[in-house]
Amino acid sequence: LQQKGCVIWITGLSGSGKSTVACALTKALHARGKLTYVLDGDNVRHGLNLDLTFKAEDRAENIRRIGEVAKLFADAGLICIASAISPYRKDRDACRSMLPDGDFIEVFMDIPLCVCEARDPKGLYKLARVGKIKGFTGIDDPYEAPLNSEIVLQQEGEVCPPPEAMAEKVISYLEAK
Ligand code: GGZ
Repeated sequence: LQQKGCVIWITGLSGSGKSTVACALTKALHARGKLTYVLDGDNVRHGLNLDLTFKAEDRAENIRRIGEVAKLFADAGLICIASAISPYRKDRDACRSMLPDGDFIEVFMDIPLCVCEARDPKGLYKLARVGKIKGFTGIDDPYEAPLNSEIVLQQEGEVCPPPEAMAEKVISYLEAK
């Protein structure tokens, strides 16, 4: 097996497309014969992190655990794609510091809040706006955008590129390295 492990960390608001891009990316990497594993915040919260809420300390613990597990996968030689809102810079940076330089690749889903809110795939923004969910990221809870992420995925004008095109940008970065 000729593969070096790494962690691709996808951060962004709810509804920004993190999971969709993670899925497209894992498919594209498989097609190139790479071993991958997707650790999705929302999924992990149904198992390993079932005990955690959305208050800041619990989000920090959620991210710490995802970071530790991602590191284990990377140590095993897999490309681990972690997708979680991960709203706090210090929590993301702590995950970065668990890995050797260059092995943590931060991907920022830089999609405007209004676009995420218009998508509202699970109706959570609507609930947050009427106060039925408290502490929702982007509404009444902070999101600290990355300042120096390796990759920024954005809209092109008013349109969001398809997830496959976004995944290809990540792959181009990996190939260039
Ligand atoms: C943000 C919330 C909240 C609150 C429930 N704030 O878009 P989704 O629905 O499917 O994914 C979101 C998920 C966020 O979990 P993470 O583990 O990624 O969050 S963090 O990194 O901040 O720990 C959203 C749903 O859970 N959700 N309540 N209050 N998102």
